Amino acid sequence: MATDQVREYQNYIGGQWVNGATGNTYSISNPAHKSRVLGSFQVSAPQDALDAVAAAQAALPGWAGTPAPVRAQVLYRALAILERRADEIARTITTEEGKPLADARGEVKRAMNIIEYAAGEGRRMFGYTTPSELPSTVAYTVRRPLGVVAIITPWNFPIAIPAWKLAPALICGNALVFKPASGTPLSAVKLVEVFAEAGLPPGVLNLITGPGASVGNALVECAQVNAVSFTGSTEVGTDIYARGARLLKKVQCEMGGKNAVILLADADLDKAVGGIIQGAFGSTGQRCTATSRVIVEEPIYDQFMDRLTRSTSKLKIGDGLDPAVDVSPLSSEYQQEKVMEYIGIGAEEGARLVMGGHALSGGIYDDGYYVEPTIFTDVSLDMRIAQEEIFGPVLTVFKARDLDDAVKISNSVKFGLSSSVYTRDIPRAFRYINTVEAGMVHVNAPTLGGEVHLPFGGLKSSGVGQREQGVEAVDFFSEVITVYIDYADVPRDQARFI
Ligand code: UN1
Repeated sequence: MATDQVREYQNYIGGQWVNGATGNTYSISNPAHKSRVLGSFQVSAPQDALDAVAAAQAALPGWAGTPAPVRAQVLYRALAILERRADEIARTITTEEGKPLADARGEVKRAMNIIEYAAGEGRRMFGYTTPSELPSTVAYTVRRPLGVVAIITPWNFPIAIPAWKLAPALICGNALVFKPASGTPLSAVKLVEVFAEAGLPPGVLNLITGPGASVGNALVECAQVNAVSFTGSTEVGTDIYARGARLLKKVQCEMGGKNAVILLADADLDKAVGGIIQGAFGSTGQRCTATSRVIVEEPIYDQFMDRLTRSTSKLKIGDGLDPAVDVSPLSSEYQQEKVMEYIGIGAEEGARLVMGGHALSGGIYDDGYYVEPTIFTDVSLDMRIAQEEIFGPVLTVFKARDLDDAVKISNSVKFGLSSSVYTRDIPRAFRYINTVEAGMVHVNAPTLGGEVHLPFGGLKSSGVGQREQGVEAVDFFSEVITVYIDYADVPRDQARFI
C-alpha cells in the first residue's frame, strides 16, 4: 500500500484533536482504488469513550442553558460552512464509501436540509398548555435536554445519518459523543470540523473513532450516557437496545430492511422499472431503504422481466467519481464477500439467477470491490435470500396472484422499513397503504429515502425506539417535563388531584 504521506487524524474531545489511549491507528482506503490510502485514524479504547463522556458532561450545563434560538445560530453557521464545503465533502464520501458522486452530493444536501430543519426547531420546540382541573392553576409542558447522548452511525451514509442525529440532538441542548462506523471515519472528521468551525462550544460534540465492539459498548454501558441513537444492523441494534434497556436508557435503533416493491398489472411500467432499478442498484444497494424484492402481479410478469433485465444490462459499473457510472463498488472487501456469499446461497437454494452474479475483475475492476447487478427469480419465501438483508445490488423477484397475495409476500419478512406499490388504481393503492407492514410507504415511487421534516423509521425488526427526523426527532432528543403552577394567593383544600 502507498502509505507515504498518509495524514493521521485524531479524536476530538473537549474541543481538542487528540490521540487515542491505545496509541494505535488504522488506515482506510478508497473502495474503487484499494491502494489509495485516505488517512489513518485512532483505534480508540474504552478509556477514550469515557474521556469523551466526561468532556460532554462538563460542557452540558453551558449548552443546555443556552436558549434554543441561540443554539440554532450555531447550526445555521454549520449549514453555511457545509454548503461552502459541499463539493469537497461529497468527494470524500465517494472516495471513502464508494457511492457515485451525484449520490454523495445528494447526501450532503440531505445533511444540509436536516441541519436547516433542526435549526428552525430552535424557535419552535413546542410543548403545550392545557386547562388544569383545578382553579388558579396553570399546567403546561416544557422540553429539557436528555443530557449526554451517544450517537453511533453506519458507513453507508457517513454524512447524512450523523447529521440527522447530531443536528436534532444539538438543538435540543444535549452534549454528544459521536462514534462513526470504523469504515468511514474521514467523513465523520469533516462533519465535526464543520460544527467546530461553526462555534459549537468545546465538549458539546466529541468524536471517537475505532471499533464498535469496545468503544461503542463502553458508551452504551456508561452510566453517564443518558441516551443512545444508533443506526446499523439489526443484530448490533438488538444488542445495543438490550444493554441500554437494562440501564433504563432512552434508546433509538434504526436497523435493517428487506424492502419490497409491489407492481400491479395496471401500473405505469416505465415509471416502475425506473424506480425499481434505482431502488435496487442505486448506491449499489447499500442503503436500508434499498429495494431488495419485487412482487409482480402475474399478468405483467414476463413483460416486466423483459424490461427489467434489458434496462439493468445497460447500467454502467465503475468508479463513483466517473459521472457516467450508475453502479459503483461495494464499500469494502467484507461487503463484497458478504454479497457474493448470498449470491452463492441463492443459487444453492435453487433460485434462478437471471442476471449478474459475479464479482467483476480485469482492468479497473481489479482495483475495487465490484459486484454486478444481480437478479434472482423463482425465489420462494423460505429461502434465505428472500428473508435476510443482503445490503448489495441483489434483487429477488416474486410472482403474486393479486394485491392481497402480494401484500402477504411483502409482509412475510421480519423487517418492515420501507415499501412501495406501483398502481394507478386508487382503491387498491389505499388497501395497500392500510395493510402493508412498513414504517414508510410509497405509491408510484421508489422505496428509497425520505424528507427530513417527516419521520423516518420502520416496524418489526427494522426499528425500535422512536422515529428519526421530523418533529419525532425532537421528541426523542428531549425530555418532556410537566409543570403545574398554583398561583392562588389563598391556601387551598389539600385534596388537589382527583
Ligand atoms: C436512505 O435510504 O435514503 O442506513 C437513507 C440506512 C438508513 C438511511 C437510509 N438508515 O441506509
